Amino acid sequence: MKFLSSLFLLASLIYSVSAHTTMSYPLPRSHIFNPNTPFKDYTCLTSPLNGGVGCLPKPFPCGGYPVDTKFSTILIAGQKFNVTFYNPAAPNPDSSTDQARHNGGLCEFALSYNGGITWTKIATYHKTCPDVLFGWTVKIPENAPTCDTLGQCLFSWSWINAAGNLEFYQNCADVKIIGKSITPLPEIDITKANLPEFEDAFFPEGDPSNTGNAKGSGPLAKDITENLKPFSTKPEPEYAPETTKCVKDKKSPYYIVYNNGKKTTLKCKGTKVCHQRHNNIVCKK
Ligand SMILES: [Cu+2]
Repeated sequence: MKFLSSLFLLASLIYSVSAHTTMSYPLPRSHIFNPNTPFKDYTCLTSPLNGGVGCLPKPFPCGGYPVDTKFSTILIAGQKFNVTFYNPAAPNPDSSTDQARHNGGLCEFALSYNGGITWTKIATYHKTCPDVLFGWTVKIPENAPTCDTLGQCLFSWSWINAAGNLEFYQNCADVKIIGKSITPLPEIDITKANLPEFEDAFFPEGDPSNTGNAKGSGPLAKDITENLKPFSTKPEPEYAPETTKCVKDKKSPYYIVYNNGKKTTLKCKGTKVCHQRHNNIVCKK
């Protein structure tokens, strides 16, 4: 118990210096409220993966925290919900609460189906995120397939702060996803910056009307609108990565190559036209 109480003391000391927030819904790995975590991190879940005052650097992805013993959250394809944040230094926050928000920055929300090896970014908030005094609307893609293997299925919040030190924050929640589609979501990577293993150094735009601490101006309306758009219209929905499609079967020489969300339009040589063959094409007369 002596160890525990000194841990609490240490925790309160650190919070008074650096009162960042954690994601609180969905409940991330090692969150103090998470009933299914084998390890509650009272001190450093709030710190960036770079490390912080009294906190060692943590590995990407997800800070290396242990997998929950069972799913705390079930999400359904197409479901809209508000991601919320929690500041352990201020369990009952008001508009004067110091949240160490570093003028906001870039928040990205993403799903992984393979334990954080690849990501599908599903929502983005610019400038004003995070803030415990607002909900941040996210929608699980309507075409998200089921994911029910503990350790593989993740909902991630990553935050790149707009001011202060160049830092990268990430909390990951083990989430069960219930969907109907059998096609994997396309890979849409999260912004990776400010860690030794990432090449980029990046300060995203912040919001001048946000003080960095205390209550900010909340989610931008255009971000909410964008995040609620049908996911299937954002990347190239009808085509799996690396497919090729005639612009007009047997009528036009042009065809489109879809590769990792990028599309390139090419033309058959000479007088040949494009013939569709399942996910591929042939050029002939
Ligand atoms: Cu800070």
